[in-house]
Amino acid sequence: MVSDPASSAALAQCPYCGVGCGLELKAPAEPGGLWTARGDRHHPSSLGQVCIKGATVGETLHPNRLTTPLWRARIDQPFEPISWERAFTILVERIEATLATKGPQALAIYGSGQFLSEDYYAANKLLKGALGSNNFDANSRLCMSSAVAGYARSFGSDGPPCCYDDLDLADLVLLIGTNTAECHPVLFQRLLKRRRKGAGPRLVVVDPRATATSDAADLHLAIAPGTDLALLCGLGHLLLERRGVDRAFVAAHTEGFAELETLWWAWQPTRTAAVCGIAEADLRQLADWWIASQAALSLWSMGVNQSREGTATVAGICNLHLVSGQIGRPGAGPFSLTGQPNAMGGREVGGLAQLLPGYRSVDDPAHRAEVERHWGFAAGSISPEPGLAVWPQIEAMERGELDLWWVAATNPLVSLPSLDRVRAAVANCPLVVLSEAYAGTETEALTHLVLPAAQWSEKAGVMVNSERRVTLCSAFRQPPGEARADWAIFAELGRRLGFEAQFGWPDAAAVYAEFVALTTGRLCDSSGLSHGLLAEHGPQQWPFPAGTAPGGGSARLYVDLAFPTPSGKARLWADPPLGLAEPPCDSYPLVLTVGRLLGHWHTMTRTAHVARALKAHPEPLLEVHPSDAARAGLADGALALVRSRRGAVSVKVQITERIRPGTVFLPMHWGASQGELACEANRLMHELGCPISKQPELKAAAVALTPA
Ligand SMILES: Nc1nc2c(c(=O)[nH]1)N[C@H]1C(S)=C(S)[C@@H](COP(=O)(O)OP(=O)(O)OC[C@H]3O[C@@H](n4cnc5c(=O)[nH]c(N)nc54)[C@H](O)[C@@H]3O)O[C@H]1N2
Ligand SMILES: Nc1nc2c(c(=O)[nH]1)N[C@H]1C(S)=C(S)[C@@H](COP(=O)(O)OP(=O)(O)OC[C@H]3O[C@@H](n4cnc5c(=O)[nH]c(N)nc54)[C@H](O)[C@@H]3O)O[C@H]1N2
Ligand code: SF4
Ligand SMILES: [Mo]
Repeated sequence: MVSDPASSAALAQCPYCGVGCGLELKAPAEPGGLWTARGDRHHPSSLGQVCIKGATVGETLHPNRLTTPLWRARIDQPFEPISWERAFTILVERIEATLATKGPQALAIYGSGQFLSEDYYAANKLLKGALGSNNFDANSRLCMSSAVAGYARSFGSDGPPCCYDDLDLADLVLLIGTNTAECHPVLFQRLLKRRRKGAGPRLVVVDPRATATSDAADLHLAIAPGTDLALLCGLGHLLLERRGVDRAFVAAHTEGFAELETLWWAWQPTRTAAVCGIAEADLRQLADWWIASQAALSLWSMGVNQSREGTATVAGICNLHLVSGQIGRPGAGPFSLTGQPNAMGGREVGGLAQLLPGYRSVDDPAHRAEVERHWGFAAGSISPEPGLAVWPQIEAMERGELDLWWVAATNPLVSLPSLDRVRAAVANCPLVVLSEAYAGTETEALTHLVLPAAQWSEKAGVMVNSERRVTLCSAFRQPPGEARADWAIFAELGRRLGFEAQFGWPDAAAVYAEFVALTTGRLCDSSGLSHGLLAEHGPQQWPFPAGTAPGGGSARLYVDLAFPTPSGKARLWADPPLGLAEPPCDSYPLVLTVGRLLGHWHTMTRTAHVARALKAHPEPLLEVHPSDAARAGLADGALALVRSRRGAVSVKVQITERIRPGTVFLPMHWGASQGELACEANRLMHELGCPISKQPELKAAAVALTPA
């Protein structure tokens, strides 16, 4: 069903997490009332299920919206509302001046997995194609980039091989570095439903904290933060020892086993248990279950990706599946859970500094030529240099090398690490532009030009969920005031910069059509999809080459065990475990980890308007083990001062046995805009990250604790 702003019902993918549930939206009974949401029973990924966030999304769409462009020449001045005409004039003048003086490398855009694919595509075409700078990065750098790099390293391409039906088919599910119960609730409920029927699967959770996820597990390995790769090596050791390696599979479909075997032999169970801080019997139990499993599925998210060895750990998970032949068949495989609603789509359209659309790379001359031709730019328009990832963008601002930093659909003044340093760097950039839906965000405080964005529900476009399923999100409400779709803003700027032909799309469907044509023959081939087909036949999984019948996309990748590497074999990697980038020490004896709560979404621009979410989580709390609290002289409910090498925050303490001694936990949600409740966890965190994926270690920093 296609819906337009005048219709009374609509279908869309939920705009929160990467589960990507289908929502059915119903218009308010009275003018000015709220749209209501419930699960779309016909959506194949979620079959009518939703969680609190999807169910309450209607409450978030009206309040506190930006309705007109705002401008100030200096950030110590108040904003004045301006016209779009004036906003575009400012952008064109400043971009042309930069191109004439410093060149395109002084321009950067920082986008988001909350873009629709069309938004992403238009922004990339503008910066990488028209302007010749690859400095387009996205908050997926903080989120999925280790999964992207890990898949590419192991299999030759990004792209999760599994699908949600595998949750119903696995007999063992390893949940590593994921609090699925709070962050991907509908998938978690799907696992629990099977267990309630007595139909398995076994659940093993690897997390330094006890969570709602581990509460339901058969085995909880509360490892020390940053020891996941060591755990995987120790598991590998037991596979070698206990004939858990499928030698025929390894010989036929992989390369690099000899090096991996050498590494794994060095991780004896005693050593592994000591490094991870777990009981050796628990490690052995997991190995027994893995070896006995007919179909083992690994699910992971930020506890794995946000690590200085994130890519190696993702490869470590892939190693385990490859060596035991647990891939390419129902119920088995390494399945990365995407965080944001369109993190997957962003990867497909090339939404990171090293990527081009269709899982292509900027460093591949053939890829650049294909994209230049398709985009209609002269040969050589796309720079061969990988662009600046987000942290290097911050460093470039520190050095005064960026003239324009354009932030869109993300709130980095909450979500980036080392926030004090970020604040100073951004204040050093002469033109900060923010495309945002809501007024008063932390990032707005450092912005010169604010562009009001139409958000989900007010613009049409596609999102792609964790199982590669593409859903058309319809436009069913009018944008407030003069807010415009992000893709349309980038397109108009492109035309005004002189690229009329390249940015002449009449609507989002035309943007999507141009994108899918660029995926022909690639792993993420979506060339058979269109807004029309998705509207008529509902959500579809890719690969979906031209000519595919509706419903005919592939549920799984690599079922033929042919991998897109030069040899056609998957690669095993023998990366030695390194542990944390900033381990605890005498001065900072605890490890702070930072994550999420069920009811809140990131920087709370939406969920601060949802009564149920505020009631469930009224304030930020620091989870502390009783032994650490006693040592610091802190009682339950007391105010603690948490210090790291970069700064300090004060926050109320919650004493709990559920966290590992030596580790403390803060939620990420309460940024500086939350007034008295503000608790800027990321002032404490550092930016050191994985050298391959460039993803910062947002899960761990060394801190000290004292009464405030
Ligand atoms: N309710 C809610 N749901 C969300 C979001 C939200 O904001 N709110 N955001 C979405 C997004 S963008 C994302 S990326 C996902 C994130 O989803 P998750 O990754 O599941 O969520 P987090 O709370 O960030 O981290 C998960 C767990 O990692 C654990 N952890 C910390 N350090 C380590 C470690 O060294 N090893 C291991 N194994 N575990 C560790 C933490 O204790 C935490 O329980 O959630 C998505 N869903
Ligand atoms: N320490 C620590 N830090 C973390 C994490 C962690 O686990 N620990 N997690 C990281 C991860 S995985 C993520 S994904 C990030 C998330 O961090 P952010 O991306 O900063 O968080 P959001 O609040 O989702 O920001 C999205 C912004 O886009 C706006 N918006 C919504 N829709 C639209 C739209 O259609 N157009 C435009 N232009 N704007 C829109 C919203 O109002 C909001 O301000 O945080 C990262 N930071
Ligand atoms: S599980 Fe995720 S996608 Fe589904 S309703 Fe909840 S937040 Fe939305
Ligand atoms: Mo994320």
